[in-house]
Amino acid sequence: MTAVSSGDARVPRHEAVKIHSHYLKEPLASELSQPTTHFSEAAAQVLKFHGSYQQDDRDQRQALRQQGLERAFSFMLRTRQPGGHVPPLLYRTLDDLADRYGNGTLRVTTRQTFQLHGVLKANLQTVIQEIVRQMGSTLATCGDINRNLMAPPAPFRNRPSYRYAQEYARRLSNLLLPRTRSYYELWIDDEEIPIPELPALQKLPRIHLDDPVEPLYGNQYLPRKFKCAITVPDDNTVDIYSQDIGLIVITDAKGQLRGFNILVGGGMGRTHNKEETFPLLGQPLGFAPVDAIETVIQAILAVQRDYGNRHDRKQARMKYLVHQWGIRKFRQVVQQYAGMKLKPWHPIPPFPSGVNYLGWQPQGDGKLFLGLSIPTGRIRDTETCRLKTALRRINEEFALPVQLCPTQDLILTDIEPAWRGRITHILREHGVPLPDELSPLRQLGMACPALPTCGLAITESERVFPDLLQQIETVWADLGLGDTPLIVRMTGCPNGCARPYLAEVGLVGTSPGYYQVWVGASPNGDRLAQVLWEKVALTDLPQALRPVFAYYKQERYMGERFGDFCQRVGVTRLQELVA
Ligand code: SRM
Ligand code: SF4
Repeated sequence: MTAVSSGDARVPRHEAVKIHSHYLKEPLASELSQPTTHFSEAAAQVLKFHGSYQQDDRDQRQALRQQGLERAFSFMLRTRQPGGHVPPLLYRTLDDLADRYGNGTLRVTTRQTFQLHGVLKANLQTVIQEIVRQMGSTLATCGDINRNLMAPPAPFRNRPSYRYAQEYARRLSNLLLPRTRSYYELWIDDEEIPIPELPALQKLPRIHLDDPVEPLYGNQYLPRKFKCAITVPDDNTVDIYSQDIGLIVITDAKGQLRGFNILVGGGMGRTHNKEETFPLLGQPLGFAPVDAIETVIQAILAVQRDYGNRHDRKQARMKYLVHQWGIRKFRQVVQQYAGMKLKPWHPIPPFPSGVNYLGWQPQGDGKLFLGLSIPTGRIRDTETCRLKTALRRINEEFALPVQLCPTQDLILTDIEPAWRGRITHILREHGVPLPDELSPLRQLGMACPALPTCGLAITESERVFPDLLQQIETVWADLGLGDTPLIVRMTGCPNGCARPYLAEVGLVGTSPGYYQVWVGASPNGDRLAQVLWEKVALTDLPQALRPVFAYYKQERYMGERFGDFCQRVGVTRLQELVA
């Protein structure tokens, strides 16, 4: 990595940008007021901490280059929604902003946030200001810092563990936010807008730095992005093993919160042909009682802050630190930082498979919720399905809070039973299919955005996924498997944004039009997939999978899922089938 001078020391460029940013301000602030279409590399890096990525329309790149024109720059904005919770007014604002300043779509992400694409530099301030005005935020949704905190989105009001998961998603999200005021200084120029205050961090001697602004992060922030989720023992929709820190709520027999089982060191990202990069599952660190959890979480983060690799960004995620040290040493150092010993992991059964919140379900308080499948998370209107308008209509008539799901789906909550007929009518009127009209493959499939917005995409994902899924579904149904669930996930590169290494069939872009095929992950998310084939053309994928599916149909045990079957027979046997 290139090093640049930073005072006395020579530090890598990425680190120097953070240090010179004066707590996430410069050179972003100076460049914001300039009449340009885009930012310098350093400003774009700082911008990420404010929740936005500089992108360009990759469909137009070549033509513009040939004409000697600059790229068609625009910005993606990502919101912060701990536990996926979106109040009705914020939903309406985001829907408006997508039309007025974005590309007319809203995208539910795999970490329960919303993304707006296509915002021009000149409009960034207006859009962020409107989001903050409605008590929303984009702060720290990207960059080398803790990202959106996930939790099971189901609004089961009568199940305390779900409530604790949501409550702690909010609390820990606030705890791990940066303390700099740069975000508000840069984007808010309307004094009427209430600026949220965070409580000062209570000084923890071994964990907090002697830094006047950022006691937890310091002026260099983290070596790399950092991701946390909380779940409950009978629900792994958040893919808890893929997180830097995964917490599992543990309650006593009366439903009182006792504390949290803690997993550390999960992550998906890898790079093709770089063997030293790989996906990893989180490992059990131990159990922390309620009154210790905030200290322990900060201690884990501080260990990654101090020992994570700041020289090689491909080795900088905490998963590599845990992997290199081993869980025992990692635990020891966390305990030193926290100044306490962790308790042993509280035994819990394996997570169940097949938890999903689609369709109408009781909330447990007399009200209902409705889980809607959002294909590839993209809320938009097409000729046949006017999903965006339908959701807007429901929002205007009923002002329902929304919960975003880690599966790129969405839940409308707090529905009076008497409203069910009207809501169903609105959805039908706009051509929106109800989940029970969709095949299991459609309900469960996920694809990352890839082209044309993602700067790292090697090939297509979101745009080809619906057709591909339909073809895979046809093969699956031809074999008489139509009612059997199958988790298919696709990404346009190996970074793993749709968590394909935790899918029963994971399709990972390798070169334009070609995909690596991974199989054998556990449907409950506690086992990684393995590579079945290195490179298959998009057009060949459905037929390539046919003999493997046929073998599964013939040889599976009763009730055995495809992912478990592939693991049992092994990829070598499956490869022989098609050889
Ligand atoms: Fe991701 C980078 C989209 C969840 C691993 N991810 C990107 C960027 C920002 C590309 C970039 O850096 O220029 C993508 C923007 C595309 C676009 O046009 O919108 C992008 N990631 C997404 C989203 C929108 C995919 C989706 O289908 O929803 C998800 C937004 C989540 C959010 O709301 O915060 C998203 N990304 C994930 C996940 C899944 C998760 O977090 O549960 C992963 C794998 C888990 C992990 O982090 O290990 C993931 N994204 C990456 C990586 C690889 C990180 C690594 O450790 O190597 C990158 C590239 C990087 O960081 O260098 C990346
Ligand atoms: Fe982009 Fe790759 Fe993430 Fe897809 S997996 S959004 S192509 S970085």
